[in-house]
Amino acid sequence: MGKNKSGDGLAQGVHLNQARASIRQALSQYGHRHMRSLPVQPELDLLKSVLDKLDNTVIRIAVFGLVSRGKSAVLNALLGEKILQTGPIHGVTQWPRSVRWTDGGGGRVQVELIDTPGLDEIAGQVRSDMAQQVAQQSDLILFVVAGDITRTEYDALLELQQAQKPLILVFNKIDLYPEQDLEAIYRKLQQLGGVWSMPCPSGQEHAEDAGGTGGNLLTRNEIVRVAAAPMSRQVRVELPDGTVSYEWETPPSQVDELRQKIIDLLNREGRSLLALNALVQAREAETSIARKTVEYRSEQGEELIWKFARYKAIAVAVNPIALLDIMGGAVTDLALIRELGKLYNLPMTNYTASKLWKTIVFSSGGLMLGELGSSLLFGLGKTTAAVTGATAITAFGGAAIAQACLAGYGAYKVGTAAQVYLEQGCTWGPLGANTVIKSILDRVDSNTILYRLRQELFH
Ligand SMILES: Nc1nc2c(ncn2[C@@H]2O[C@H](COP(=O)(O)OP(=O)(O)OP(=O)(O)O)[C@@H](O)[C@H]2O)c(=O)[nH]1
Ligand SMILES: [Mg+2]
Repeated sequence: MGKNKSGDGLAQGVHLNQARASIRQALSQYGHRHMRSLPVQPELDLLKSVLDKLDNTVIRIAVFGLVSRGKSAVLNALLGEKILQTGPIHGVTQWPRSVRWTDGGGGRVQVELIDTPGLDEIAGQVRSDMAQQVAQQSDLILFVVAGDITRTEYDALLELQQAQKPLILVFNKIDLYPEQDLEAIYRKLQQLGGVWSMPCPSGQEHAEDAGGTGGNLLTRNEIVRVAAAPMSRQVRVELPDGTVSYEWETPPSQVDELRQKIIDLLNREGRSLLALNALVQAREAETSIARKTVEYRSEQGEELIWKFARYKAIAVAVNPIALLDIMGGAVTDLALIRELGKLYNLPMTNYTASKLWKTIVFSSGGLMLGELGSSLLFGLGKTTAAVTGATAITAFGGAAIAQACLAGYGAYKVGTAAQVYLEQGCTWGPLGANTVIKSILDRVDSNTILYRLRQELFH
């Protein structure tokens, strides 16, 4: 493969630094004091661990495959030591386990090898979750087969491909096949090449590659033949005195080509891959934080709006003077808008709050103005009832409660519209204020809100 951009050590360093800077920024933004109340600790922890991984330049290589294909044996052969347990019984490895590979990264990066249980060992969803989780954390995947690929292996490959990690197909146990069969199987595996693809650290490089090979992703896929733990065989030993004996001999493992491929890959684009994968993980964490933030704020916003709706209703109910209702109402609405602004951590001066309030009230057209009108009407009725004395107490009660609930309902509507505006980052969107506010108000069911206010406050 010719010289490529990401192979340039300088470019790799730049990728790493960019990823670091971007994750640090995300951490300082979300780790900020006002965000602490949010339930996003797992995402922050993930960001921190991604950053740690970048700082220590640890590359994770995970091995996958069905039971007994020799996954653990392949890792042992790479390690040069029998650290991981292997055996002829299916399901020797039960849990993912990681081992440091001291001379794997050619000294420039640290490498962790992750052994996993056979993909057909654990049941359906658990298996697929485990595989996805491990694959997501790794920077390179080794998929071990030991001959013709089965349907299950094919499906597993497709599933792993979703993690978008570079993948090397390891054809193990080649010592078990005569040369001819070996070639035939190898060719079949090569035809599979189109199934998976190797993502590139930079889109540009991908474009160059695709151009150079007519868009065929095969050139970036790797199939390597190995014999991680060749079977012992009986050899005929002829001694100088002419006697012949048979001895068992265990041939050495053959994984040199695989080791070299991995080291080349890590040297060429290890740090860029690391940066790329870190950014992918960071992006997932950030998306999750953003989603939770809106969800959580919405809940709190709803509570706040409801609190103000009740305040306003009570204030109106106990206040016998009509004109004060209207003024007091506006003041409550403004306070509500400012509180919501604080909740969403958006700047909200008196001026912007009252501008927003006016937009909402006027864009709502008949609905809100109707409330103002009825406020005046009920208010007058209430004032009259209050001054005509105790005989009119029922009339006072009815009018006051109706008006109070209506006022609360008004606050609820203003609050809901303001909340939507703030949630969308202080914009009404391309449809403009009128359309958006009307559709929000249509969704706020007056009967439900009025009923709830009446039940909660005046029952
Ligand atoms: N002939 C031959 N046998 C091998 C080779 N590699 C591994 N084996 C044997 O295959 C069996 C399974 O090897 P493991 O490494 O335990 O396989 P695994 O994929 O980790 O299996 P599980 O952990 O059970 O999923 C063992 O008996 C190994 O000795 C090889 O290259 N050639
Ligand atoms: Mg194993």
